Amino acid sequence: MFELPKLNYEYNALEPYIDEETMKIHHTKHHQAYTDNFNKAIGGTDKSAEEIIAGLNEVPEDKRVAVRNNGGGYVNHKLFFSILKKDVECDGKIMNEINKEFGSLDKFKEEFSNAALTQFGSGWAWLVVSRGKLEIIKTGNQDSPLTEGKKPILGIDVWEHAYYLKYKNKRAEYVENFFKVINWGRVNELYLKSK
Ligand code: MN3
Repeated sequence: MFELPKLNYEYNALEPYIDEETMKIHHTKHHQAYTDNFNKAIGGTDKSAEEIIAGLNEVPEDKRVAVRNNGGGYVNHKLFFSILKKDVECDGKIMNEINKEFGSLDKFKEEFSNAALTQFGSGWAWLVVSRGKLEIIKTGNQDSPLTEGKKPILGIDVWEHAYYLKYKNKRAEYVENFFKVINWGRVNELYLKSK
C-alpha cells in the first residue's frame, strides 16, 4: 500500500509565498485523498507508483481511469512537495542545462510561467527530461509526464486548490511567487538521477 509521503519541512515554511493553511489542506486532505483512492483502485502491487503511472496502458481497463487520476495525483504531489523550499538559488548542473536549453534563467521562468498560465483549467506545468534534454510541458488534470515517457524534475500545481485561499483568481501572482520556493538543490538531484 502507498503511504502519504511526509513533508521534510513545516506547513508554514513557505510563508508568505505559499500559506500554511493551503499547505496543510493540500497535503493532509488532497494528497491524502489521492493516496487513499489510488490504493483503493490498485489493490496490492509490487511496483512503485511511478512505474504504475509510466505503464498506465498496462493497467486493466476497468481501473485505468481511477489509477490515472488518483495515481497521477499521488505521484504528481509527491514530486511537487519534494521540490519546495524557500530561498534556494539555482546552481550546479541544472543551471548549466537551463542556460543551454533556454538561454538564461529568466528566459526559462518566462516560458515556464507561460505554460502555467495557459494551462486551461486544472493541471500542471512541468520541467521534464525527455531523451536527455530539458523540456517544458503542461498536462491537464492529474496526468503525469511519466505516462508520456518523460521524467518530471520540477512541477507547479495550477489546480485552484493549490493557491485559491491566498491568491483567489490571481494565478499569475501565485506563479510569480512559486519561483521563490523552488528547491533547486532537489531539482538538480532529480536532473542528475534522470540521466
Ligand atoms: Mn494539488
